[in-house]
Amino acid sequence: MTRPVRTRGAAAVSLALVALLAAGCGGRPTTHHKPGTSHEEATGTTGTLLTAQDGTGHRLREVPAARAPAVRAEARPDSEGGWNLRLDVTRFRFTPESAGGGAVPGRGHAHLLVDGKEIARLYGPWAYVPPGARSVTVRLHADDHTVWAVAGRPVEAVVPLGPGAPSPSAPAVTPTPTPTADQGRTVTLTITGRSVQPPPSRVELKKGDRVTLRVTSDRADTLHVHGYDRELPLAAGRPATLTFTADRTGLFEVETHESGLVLTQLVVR
Ligand SMILES: [Cu+2]
Repeated sequence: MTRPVRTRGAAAVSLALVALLAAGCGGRPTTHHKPGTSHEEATGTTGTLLTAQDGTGHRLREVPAARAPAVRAEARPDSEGGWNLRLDVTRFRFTPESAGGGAVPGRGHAHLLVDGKEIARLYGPWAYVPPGARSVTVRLHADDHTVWAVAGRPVEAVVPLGPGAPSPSAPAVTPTPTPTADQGRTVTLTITGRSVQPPPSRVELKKGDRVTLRVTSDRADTLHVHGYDRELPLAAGRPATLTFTADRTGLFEVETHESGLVLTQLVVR
């Protein structure tokens, strides 16, 4: 990496800045580009690359909600077992031809996760999910494999499958992540500097509910659940999860020790 040389003037400085931005691309810098790709494609500067990652080690790429892609998914039982999954994407185009290139708004592919484990990459709206799966997650990625994100959360659809899942006459359509039976209620929080996404609010729980806090902080910190006295170390940029049973009623604050932020309040009735 060359440093900007001031005497070369503004053009040299801005080129160096572009190089810096490209090199900062998620530890997965794009090193090859097809001839004829645009400047934006070549630099991968679309949106804001967050330090937060999804559960599979891909960094999130934040875009404004109004311009963000969206995905809904529906699973129908297949006559030979398993499910046929259909995606309904908006502001998004599957671009297998440019996978591995720079991030371009509204383009990319999906990653298919079965029970939280990545099993396939999707280049189109249909996928087959083998029998035995309990839930599928479809997450939208840019060509450089970063995850399209809004408010610090991946753009994804989660479809519960298996026993207890809705029948074919009432297909599961989930525009937003839904909790799985195992973990109960999942609360996903992202801390960037002094800001918390989603903004602090209250989470209503019934006594005996399982609750999972999934927290990503851009700096090392310690999460503390008051009343329950549960702590969770947070490593910078890595999601950490804490699951517990809300077996005491009351109002409990969830805060960070180092930065002293109140992330949310748990109301257990
Ligand atoms: Cu990918």
